Amino acid sequence: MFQIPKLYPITDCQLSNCSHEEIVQMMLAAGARLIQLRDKDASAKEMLDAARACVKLTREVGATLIINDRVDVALTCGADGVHLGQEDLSVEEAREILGDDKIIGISTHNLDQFNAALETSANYIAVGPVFSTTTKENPDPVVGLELVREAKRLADRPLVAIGGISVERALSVIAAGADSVAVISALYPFGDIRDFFTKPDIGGRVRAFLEALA
Ligand code: TZP
Ligand code: MG
Repeated sequence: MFQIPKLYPITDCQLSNCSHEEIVQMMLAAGARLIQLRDKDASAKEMLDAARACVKLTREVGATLIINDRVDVALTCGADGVHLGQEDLSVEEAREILGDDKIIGISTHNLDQFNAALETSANYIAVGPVFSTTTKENPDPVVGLELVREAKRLADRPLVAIGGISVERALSVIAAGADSVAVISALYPFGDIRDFFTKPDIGGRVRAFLEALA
């Protein structure tokens, strides 16, 4: 079974003023070993170019790179896998394209979706938003730690929790049964000054999460 690291950081260029490549570089240097490339605004070509650059970086250190949404990009750049939402290709459709060796993750937002995901060949299943989030457009209702606990009871594969997870909350999410916490906004801490040139200390945040989860 896929041995999932406890921290699953996700790239966000809008929140960081950084390219995916820069973000992945900082995350890897800080010790992250599972990273998701996520960009809801990029064109297919932009996403593929970014993914190719990031795959080079993760391969160098033996880390795992997962592409959000885009099975075509994941296949073409040689990423380790794809992360699917409820509106993307199904797990089995993605499996047909990517084959048995790639990692396929799926997001679920309630117990019915979680149970349906258990019937697929997904390598891990994510539940969320665990806490309220401003990162996702039109997020589903908050599921709380209750769904994490219930999902853990039923899970036969790694469980990822996502949504509003801060350094302070991370350990409670793991204690509720998550094998890994997926994080976006808490990795991109801007101070009072947020301008085009300011870059957040992403490495510092990744280290803070890794310490909290150690
Ligand atoms: N799916 C459920 S919540 C969420 C996604 C993609 C956003 C998580 O972002 P953040 O900033 O860690 O709340
Ligand atoms: Mg999606």
